[in-house]
Amino acid sequence: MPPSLTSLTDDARIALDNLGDRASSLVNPSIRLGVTGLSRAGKTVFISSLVHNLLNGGRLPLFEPVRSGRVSRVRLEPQPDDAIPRFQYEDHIQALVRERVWPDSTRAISELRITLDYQSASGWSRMFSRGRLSIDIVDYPGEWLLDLPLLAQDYRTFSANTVSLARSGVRAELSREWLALAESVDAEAPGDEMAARRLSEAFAAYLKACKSDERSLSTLPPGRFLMPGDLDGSPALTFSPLPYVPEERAPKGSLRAMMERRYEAYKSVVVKPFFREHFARLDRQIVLIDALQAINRGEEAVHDLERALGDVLACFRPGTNSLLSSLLGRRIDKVLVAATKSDHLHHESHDRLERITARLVDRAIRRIGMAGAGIEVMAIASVRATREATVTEGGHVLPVIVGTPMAGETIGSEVFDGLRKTAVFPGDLPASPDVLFRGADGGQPEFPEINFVRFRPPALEETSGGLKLSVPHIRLDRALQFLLGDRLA
Ligand SMILES: Nc1nc2c(ncn2[C@@H]2O[C@H](COP(=O)(O)OP(=O)(O)OP(=O)(O)O)[C@@H](O)[C@H]2O)c(=O)[nH]1
Ligand SMILES: [Mg+2]
Repeated sequence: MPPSLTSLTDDARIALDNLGDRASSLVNPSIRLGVTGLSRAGKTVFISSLVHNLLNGGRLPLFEPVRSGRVSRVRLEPQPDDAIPRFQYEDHIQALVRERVWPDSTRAISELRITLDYQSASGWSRMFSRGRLSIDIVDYPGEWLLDLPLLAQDYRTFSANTVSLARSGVRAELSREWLALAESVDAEAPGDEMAARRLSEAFAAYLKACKSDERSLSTLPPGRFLMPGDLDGSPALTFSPLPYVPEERAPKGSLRAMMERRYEAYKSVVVKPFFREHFARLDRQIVLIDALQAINRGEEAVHDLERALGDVLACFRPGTNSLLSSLLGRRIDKVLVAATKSDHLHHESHDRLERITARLVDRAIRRIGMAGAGIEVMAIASVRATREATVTEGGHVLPVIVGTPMAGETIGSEVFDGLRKTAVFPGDLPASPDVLFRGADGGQPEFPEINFVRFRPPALEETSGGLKLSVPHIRLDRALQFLLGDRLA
């Protein structure tokens, strides 16, 4: 994104917003942690488990402030922003812990403030700091991030990018109807509402088909086409890219002029406010990805996840919005990319998942020409729905995972009722991530067979006194240490 990203008035407003944040941060030190990922990546579950573990003294041996006993009190507090919906922590935990069902999908932004009292590790800062940190956790859809590059694209560029991607790989088949329609209209002729609507609906249907379960391709902008919310049916969401956009100005009143204006409206009513009010105020960021699902679907899905990840990481690239950075005086300085749901694998494969994720990020970073500074990669499970065991079969010891499959899940001809536990041999990820990627020599990538069963959230262990323990997880403490450890030093 070039410096012309937003107009100067926007920059001034961001700077002012930030001054407000900073002033209140002097009285009560705070940090804004963004949690994002494409839909179903595991954002809600991650935040719920993180907060539950902090509030309930969870097992967090790798989170130093907690391990060393320096955190004395943890509580939820009213969030600072009155206009952002609160993250409904209690409802989500009720579902996860009491009902043992996964929380509902959440389709917009939400926020939660958790405040920690702590003893500083060094005597010097103990004299000066109040030892209190408020963490404002902001959950927002990754699809919104993918919209940010649009700020630097005019309608012509946006059309060219979108159409060329739509013509490649499996997308070609999914976009056929929309492209046929788009090619059949005369965009230079006077435009009318019905033509705009038909095109925009065909375009949205294509975007939706890419996201379907069988395909699992990562989303393409504009993000709100798949999650319109209260903008549904508005002109800002009733447009479509066009296959041929000439360089000359669109004739007045033409369909192209109409599309172009609406595209610009989308940027100013959807993308800019998100950038200004939310994105520009974040200090730290975690990006959750469902790498396992992509690996399960095969080459095209992995390739596509890599592309989306590149687009997401480009938003955090230091220096690209240099005009902004100088006005802001701060920017996101740590980004964690975490592959979630690693409880679907035996622990021997956790490091392998981490290596595959690192490889995905690495290639993405190289593609956007960004050094890896401030970026870390992990494989985690926010909630561990399985435990590990071994079974002996025909003299071989096989590592398995044990959990309660959700009602309706099947393995072979067996249909589960949501009550019975079972052991699953999950399969192994490859020791070297290279085999998943087409080499320079053009060799065929190989994909492992992963047995992917959806499990119910676990029943929580209880102490002898009947006290429920916190939500089990995998490496959540490592993620916390990277994201927050230095702020609680
Ligand atoms: N086993 C396991 N499943 C998980 C974990 N995290 C998420 N899931 C599964 O992934 C689904 C989506 O998780 P959410 O946290 O709702 O994902 P989200 O990113 O908030 O999704 P949207 O709100 O729809 O964007 C859940 O319903 C679970 O089935 C995990 O740590 N372990
Ligand atoms: Mg959610």
